[in-house]
Amino acid sequence: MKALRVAMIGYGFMGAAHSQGWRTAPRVFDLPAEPEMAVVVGRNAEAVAAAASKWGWAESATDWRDVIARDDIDVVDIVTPGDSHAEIAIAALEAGKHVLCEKPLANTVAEAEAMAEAAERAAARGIQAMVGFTYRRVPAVTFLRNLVAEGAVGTINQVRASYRQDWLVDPEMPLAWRLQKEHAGSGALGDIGAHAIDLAQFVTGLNLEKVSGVIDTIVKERPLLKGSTSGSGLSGAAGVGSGQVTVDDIAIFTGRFESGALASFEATRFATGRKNALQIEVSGDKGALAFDLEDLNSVQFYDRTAPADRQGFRKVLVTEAEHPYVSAWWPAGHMLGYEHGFSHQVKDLVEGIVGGTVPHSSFADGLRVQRVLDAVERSSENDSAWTRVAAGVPVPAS
Ligand code: SOE
Repeated sequence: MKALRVAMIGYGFMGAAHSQGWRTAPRVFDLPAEPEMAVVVGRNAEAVAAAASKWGWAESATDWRDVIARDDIDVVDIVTPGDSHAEIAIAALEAGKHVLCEKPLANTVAEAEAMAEAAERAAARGIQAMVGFTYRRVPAVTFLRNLVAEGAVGTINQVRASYRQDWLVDPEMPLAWRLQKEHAGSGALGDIGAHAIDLAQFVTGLNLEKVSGVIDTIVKERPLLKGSTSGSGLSGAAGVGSGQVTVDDIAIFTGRFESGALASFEATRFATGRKNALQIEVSGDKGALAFDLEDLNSVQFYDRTAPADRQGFRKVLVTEAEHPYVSAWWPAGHMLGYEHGFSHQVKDLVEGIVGGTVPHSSFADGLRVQRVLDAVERSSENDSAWTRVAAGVPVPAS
């Protein structure tokens, strides 16, 4: 069995989740190649060595450039903040490594375009690249896409997609990297709004043509993490000073798909009580379908073609062997969780690498999302004017 030796760059929350996927996928799916967890890379030698030992990586290192230059590395998995995605991904692709890169693809459209171009060049050499929109690979989400594609809701008139969390409601939550534009690119909009946008486009098979939106920052200054730099300005909070929040906390926008269908989106870290509520509802002339990540083993289906006296949203448990990915796991009704999508992601990437096919969600998919993010920011700067998700340059719609 061919080995695929993997190097993971970064070791935060996504490092833990991706490690679970690399560890588990080969033990659940019959993969055409054997991923080997070769090395995890991070700047702090002691901390990344501890992560390697805890998560099952054979080695740890502190210089990603040295690692992607190694002949014994086949795949580079990027789980760093967005400000390093482009540099690492392009270097890895040009070094002939397959790449899995966390979402959003980049912090700017220009970076995302360069990454998508590098991925296209690499694909011509049989090198694959995937962006980690992992929720596509929750069985219920893939099932939702399949149902829509089969016409279960008929012609789509309207989509609602939102991703609501509440981890920033406490003003004492410190100034993490996700709250600093130079590291994260944007706030709720790019971090979780990207998931909602990708979900809407993946499930419907439609692309957004223009958007109108507003983004806002609720808490503009937060205590610094101990040992972190001050950013701009110091004050007395928490004894280590505070810094400016330079990204959005909330993004609310509407969109129009190329088909003419309308969509409403919400991405917020201030939805008190909502912990990880990624939701979508697709409304058509024959019915409607809905999904909620906080109830991720099911979809809600409304069938307007049923007899009038028995129409209603019904819960379909997506745990049958016939459902996407499920047959590799447990019998009907034995639920899957958040982490299983990362194993499905590894499965599809390894199959794409061995089969020589570009696995979804491609860098081109990631660039499409990046252009929507950029158009929402441009719209919010232009008094929420309709803004085209144009190829690179969003302008107010005529
Ligand atoms: C924080 O909002 C976060 O960890 C996101 O960065 C992830 O993409 C999302 O899946 C869960 O929430």
